[in-house]
Amino acid sequence: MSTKLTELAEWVDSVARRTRPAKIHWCSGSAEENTSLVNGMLDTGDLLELNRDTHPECYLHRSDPDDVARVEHLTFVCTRERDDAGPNNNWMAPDDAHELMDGLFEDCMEGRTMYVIPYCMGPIDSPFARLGVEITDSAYVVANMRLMTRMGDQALARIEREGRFVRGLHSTGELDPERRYIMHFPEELSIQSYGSGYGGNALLGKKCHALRIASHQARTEGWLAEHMMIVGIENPEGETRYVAAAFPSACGKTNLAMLIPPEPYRSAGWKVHTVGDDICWLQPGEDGRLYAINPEAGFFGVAPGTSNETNPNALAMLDRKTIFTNVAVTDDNQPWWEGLDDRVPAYDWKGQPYEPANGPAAHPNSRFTVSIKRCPSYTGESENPSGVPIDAIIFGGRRASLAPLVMEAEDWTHGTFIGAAMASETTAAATGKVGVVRRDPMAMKPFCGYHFGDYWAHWLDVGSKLAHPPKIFQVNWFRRDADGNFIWPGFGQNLRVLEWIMQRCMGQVEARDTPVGRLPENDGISTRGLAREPDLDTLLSVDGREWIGELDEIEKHLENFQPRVPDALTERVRAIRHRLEND
Ligand code: GTP
Ligand code: SPV
Ligand code: MN
Repeated sequence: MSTKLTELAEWVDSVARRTRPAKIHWCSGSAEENTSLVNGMLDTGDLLELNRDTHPECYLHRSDPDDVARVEHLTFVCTRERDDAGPNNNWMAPDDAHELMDGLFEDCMEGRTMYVIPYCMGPIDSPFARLGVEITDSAYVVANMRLMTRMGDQALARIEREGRFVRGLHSTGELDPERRYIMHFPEELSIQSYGSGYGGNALLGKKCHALRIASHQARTEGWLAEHMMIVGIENPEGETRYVAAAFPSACGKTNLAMLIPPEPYRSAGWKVHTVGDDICWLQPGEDGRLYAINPEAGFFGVAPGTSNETNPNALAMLDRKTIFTNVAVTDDNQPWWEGLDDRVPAYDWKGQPYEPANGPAAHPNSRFTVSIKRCPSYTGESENPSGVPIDAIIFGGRRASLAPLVMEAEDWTHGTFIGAAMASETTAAATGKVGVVRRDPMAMKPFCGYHFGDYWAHWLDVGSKLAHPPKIFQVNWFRRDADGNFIWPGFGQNLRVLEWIMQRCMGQVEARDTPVGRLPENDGISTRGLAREPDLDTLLSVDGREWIGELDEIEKHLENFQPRVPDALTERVRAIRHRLEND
């Protein structure tokens, strides 16, 4: 027995009896353990070593071509009452789900090693951190969990002290999409995932625990578990304000979290401090402010589009100690993806000689896994057990039209409404059609572990108890012109929008009231130093007729979650409609 916690030992035993592994390995998280796992994967071909000179300790993993993204249609929330999972989730009765999963897990680890991964989500000494144990038969999962979480001995020690942990059971199974399920049992604090080895389906600390299970726990405990990045923006006066931003998958969180101030901001002294890039746990503090921790310890970031122009900080951290998944390689075995540079790759993500007719060389959802500490803009505040105080919450998405570059909510309720009404074009982060506008409230459509109506009520409740709630904003970097080009330069230039947001938080600038929210005057967004003047008239316009159409859509969307939608939200729709019609 490798733990003194009986509950944990018994659970591991019972899983072993069902799955019948040849060996059980308790993960310590040590460097030696990692080396031996990596060597094993190099032998089996699960990992390929990349160019040692340019990318030391970097590896490529090619996943099964049918296993390259989250599978939302196979992801379930299994609450006792169907209504508690809400229309936003697939639901299965817990007993039925257990029967199904027990069958799949039967003998599935025969001849393989079963790894037991104790992990901590959040700084190891933080009262806001939460513990989990993932059992998996994938060494790739272990290597990724080591970068993404605080994994190993220290986590186990805390689990043994506290006795409470989320139980995650994972097997890659046959990688058959027909035998693939990601099941959540929030009332049992457990997760079972079978048939996928990919990212959010398999690294159970991430979306399954830190969002679906945690959001459920957060509701009962009075906090928020959100799909948000966290960043500190320091102005030339040396004042740092932290913002948290929720954008749907592949809509810009990682990029915003590590942006490099463009000129002339950089020389003026603006700095960016990266706390987190994907998940944020928000806790009300005794001083009436909201405090954020990043439960993760690494990035599982989108590779395509990452370049020295768009995200130099990312490139600087990706040349060592990084696991790449489903990228292409050059003839000298360097990782490559669309948008990186103009070299032509030698092999595509499937390992076939690159042939443009076969589609992109790197999978559009190809990713890198790397420790957050490798990020040049990483801040030690990421380890602060109390979290960082949040001044602004930002919601955003990909909208080719309608949504302005930036808009401020009138108050917390309006901000909650903006979050609840969010829509965005779908991306390659999940299987299914790309580029379709869908409602993605708070960027949590795939991740909220309970009924959206209850979730919005919880947002209102948390806000109402804060003496100093953050201001809430909406942004859209993805507005397009008639030719389909992005109007806003984006990436590092997004600091220009953050500057306005910061100034609003510090009460330094005026805003223009519109029926849908508060917008900057055109000269509120600085364009100094930009090569081309962006069309701010379009970016900051509010088209009343178009917005009335949007409100029709929002009303239909909210209707899906009745009778649990808080009245305060439906009243806001009515108030905004009234203002638009009388504008
Ligand atoms: P997940 O990890 O899936 O949650 O995604 P994310 O929200 O962290 O998105 P990420 O920052 O990885 O960006 C996804 C894609 O959008 C990449 O291809 C980026 O290059 C692109 N992108 C990010 N920010 C901007 C921007 O400001 N403008 C434009 N045009 N593209 C952007
Ligand atoms: C996302 O899809 O939002 C991700 C990647 O961050 S995954 O870990 O697969 O969820
Ligand atoms: Mn994400």
